[in-house]
Amino acid sequence: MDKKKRFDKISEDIKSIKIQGARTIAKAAFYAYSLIPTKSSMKKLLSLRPTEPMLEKVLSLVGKKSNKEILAHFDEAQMQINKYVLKIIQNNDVIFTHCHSTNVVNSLIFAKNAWKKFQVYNTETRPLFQGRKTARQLKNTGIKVTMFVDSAAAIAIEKQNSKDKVYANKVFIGADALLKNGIINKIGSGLISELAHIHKVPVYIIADSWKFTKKKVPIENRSLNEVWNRAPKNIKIKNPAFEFVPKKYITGIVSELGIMKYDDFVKRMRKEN
Ligand code: RUB
Repeated sequence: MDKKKRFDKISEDIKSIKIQGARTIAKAAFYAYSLIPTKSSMKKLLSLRPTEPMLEKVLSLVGKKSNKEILAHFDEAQMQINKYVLKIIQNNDVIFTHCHSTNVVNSLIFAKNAWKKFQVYNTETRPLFQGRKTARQLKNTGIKVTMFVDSAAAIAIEKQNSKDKVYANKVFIGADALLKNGIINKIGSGLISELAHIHKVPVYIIADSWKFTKKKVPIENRSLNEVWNRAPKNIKIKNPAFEFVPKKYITGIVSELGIMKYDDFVKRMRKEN
């Protein structure tokens, strides 16, 4: 395949969510840009997933850092995140997660390999079912996974009176954007975090600090066919792909910089950026 065809294929896969998740998107876009490093390819890549500041950050570093350094960051940051997440997970935890985040999944697999005993509750994540990818990857490494439909999140998180009902005691979610007053992640993340907050279940954001931005981040609205293909005419459908989670619902953020209170993380990022 020539460079142009490879570039177009990667772009198409990012747009259609075959390539998904902030970290994987940023890596793929970085590779695509290295194939055709022009202004117009940069513009095209930036337009594919508007809610992805990590993609913008990585492309903005081209020429300022070596390609090797940029690529190394992804795995180095993940390794640090894994070590910090390991400190948070206790034996017998039930960890609730949503959608598919490599920062979350990789750190759970690391904890499993470090002999932590825990199980995961996850959501299917309508409309595109990224939760199935999460469940498959976790199951393949021997982590016990229980999947819930999105609207059963309360059943999974709320403390039940009966002592044999097991409920999630921690929520781990990834992030697409880290903002000064909260984060943006897959639609449903706000609802789940609010629910967890009400039930005093800690919510941890597991995310690479390169997702931080001072800019305003638009919420991507995706095709209505994802929700209901060939829906009857005159039914209005909305399909926002992401949702804001205010910092008041966030117990802590785990990035390669450590486990921090959200405000402390923002202070540090503002100094550095
Ligand atoms: C994926 C999603 C993920 C974040 C973080 O949404 O919301 O939680 O992108 O992922 P989509 P990662 O499937 O629409 O891309 O930890 O892999 O960067």
